[in-house]
Amino acid sequence: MVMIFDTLSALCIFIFFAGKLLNMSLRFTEKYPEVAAGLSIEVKRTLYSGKSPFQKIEVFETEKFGRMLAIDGCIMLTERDEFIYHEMITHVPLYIHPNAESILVIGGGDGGTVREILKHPEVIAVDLVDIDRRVSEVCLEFFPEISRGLLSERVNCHFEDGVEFVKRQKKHYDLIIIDSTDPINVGEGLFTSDFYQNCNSILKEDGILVNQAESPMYSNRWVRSISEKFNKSFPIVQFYGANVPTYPSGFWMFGFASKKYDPNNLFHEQKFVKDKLNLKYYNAMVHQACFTLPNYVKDLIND
Ligand code: AG3
Repeated sequence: MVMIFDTLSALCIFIFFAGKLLNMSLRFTEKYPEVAAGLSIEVKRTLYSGKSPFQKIEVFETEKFGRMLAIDGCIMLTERDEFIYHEMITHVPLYIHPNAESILVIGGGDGGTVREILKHPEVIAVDLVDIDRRVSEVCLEFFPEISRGLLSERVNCHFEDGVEFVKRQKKHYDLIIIDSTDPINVGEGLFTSDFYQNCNSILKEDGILVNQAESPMYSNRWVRSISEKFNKSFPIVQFYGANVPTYPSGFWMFGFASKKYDPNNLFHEQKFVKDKLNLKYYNAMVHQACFTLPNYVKDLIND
């Protein structure tokens, strides 16, 4: 017994030093099969790994990106760059709408989007609908700074399928934010025409819908299909972009669909100045500029 233990520990020590000598490191790689590429990040250790009834959830301590959340092998957020995505999916519509008091978030169980929404004093109530309660539990444990807002009195969490929720909801919202995973597995239903139509019916007459709309470089067919489907249900449709280094291709789209407010001529600058939010990405110039898109992206969404 002692012999086996000794041999095992000697082996471990050998592997450890051999690894150091060869400069080997532990890496998490998100694979992008559509473009035969991927993104690989050095990790120190795994903090959590588990399977919920819906998906595989993992939390890593990385070398340089802080903690990282992955779902089904896809990077959902890292502490280093999550602010970009969460600020952009939230403040862009909230400074176009003059007074959004009632907001629905679909997905977003990590709480990052809710954290940004709660910075707006005019917001009275947020309904968050995520299919997977486990994501919120894990984030409250490992990312308290990001997810704390989920416990706010202004927030009501519903752990159920967003598709079903919007079908039967009677209440009307000023803004719906779809902070979903990619259009595969549990996320799939959140990218259909029927779903967008049902969102439209539970938005007020001047309501806005925003979604995370994938990478125009690596997932162009998804961006195109979101654009086609938004256009079927909403009179005003625009896309805007931001740089999220840990998402596929680093260039990320957000879809903007609206019944009344046109982002081309709307930005509530006075409110923005008055609110004095302490933000790391979003500002007045970024707001104007993010709707300016490169030709290959314009072609994708206007076809
Ligand atoms: N929402 C997921 C963005 C999609 C990332 N895709 C990928 N890595 N393949 C992020 C949730 C953050 N609240």
